Amino acid sequence: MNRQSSNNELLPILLNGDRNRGLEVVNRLLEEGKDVITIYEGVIKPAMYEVGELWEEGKISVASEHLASAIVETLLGHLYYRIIKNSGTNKMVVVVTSVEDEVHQIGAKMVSDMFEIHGWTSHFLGANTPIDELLDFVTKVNPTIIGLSMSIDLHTRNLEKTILKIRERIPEMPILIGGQGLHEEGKEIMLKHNGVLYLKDLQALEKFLNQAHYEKDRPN
Ligand code: B12
Repeated sequence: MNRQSSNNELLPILLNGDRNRGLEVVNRLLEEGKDVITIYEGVIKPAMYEVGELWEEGKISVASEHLASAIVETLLGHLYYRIIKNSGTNKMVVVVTSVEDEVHQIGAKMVSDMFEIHGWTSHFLGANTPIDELLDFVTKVNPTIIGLSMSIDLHTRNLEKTILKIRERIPEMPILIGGQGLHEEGKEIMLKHNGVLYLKDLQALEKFLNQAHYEKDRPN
């Protein structure tokens, strides 16, 4: 990709490490009335995908990739306070995490935010949650649904192991899976396991959240 032609205004800001300008951009987008999906899917995600391509092409260092990630995490933290007003207004609960060994967590955080925007309580566990720790946590909070994120295809075994262990412990638990490590085989994994749904992006997730009907009268 020719970076000169990139029209993503966030990309140079991330590469220059200019956190305050990043905050100005997301504040302005909100003031212009842009919705969360537009900001996440249309601005932040493409900027990070371009960061990945630049790293892969050897044009930026690992340090720059870390800097860009750290700034994006600040932006998501900042946006959280501005956009999430009705978290916990229904009785539904989700646990969102990246699978064991998976260090990428930005996509999973966006997924967690989408649930909260739709009134759910979300427990976002971040990156690399050990499978047994996840199982213990899930047993404790008894969520309505679990969301698993996987960015690197080498982690497919961990993902499937997690699905099977959840099934053993809570046979009826619905599981959402997503992340770019599943772009090739997400559907295949979904068809292999009962009660597993692969969703590609936030638009698909929003559609799911608008259609999903779970028991709202769960005990507290
Ligand atoms: C930032 C980053 C990192 C950061 C992560 C920091 C963090 N806090 O998350 C750091 C520096 C730690 C990192 C490390 C590595 N990374 Co990296 N990283 C990236 C980068 C640039 C951006 C990731 C990102 O945030 N994307 C933006 C988010 C929003 O997109 P997303 O994750 O796809 O999520 C969306 C959907 O997939 C979906 N989704 C995601 N999860 C879920 C879950 C559910 C339930 C649902 C419904 C949907 C869903 O919703 C999101 C919104 O649409 C990507 C490039 C890229 N293409 O993304 C490379 C990339 C993912 N990394 C890559 C690699 C190779 C690595 C390393 C192995 C080497 C390296 N770069 O140093 C290590 C991993 C080491 C390890 N121990 O595993 C490769 C993976 C290639 C592959 N085929 O597997 C990529 C693609 C870069 C590249 N072009 O080669 N990385």
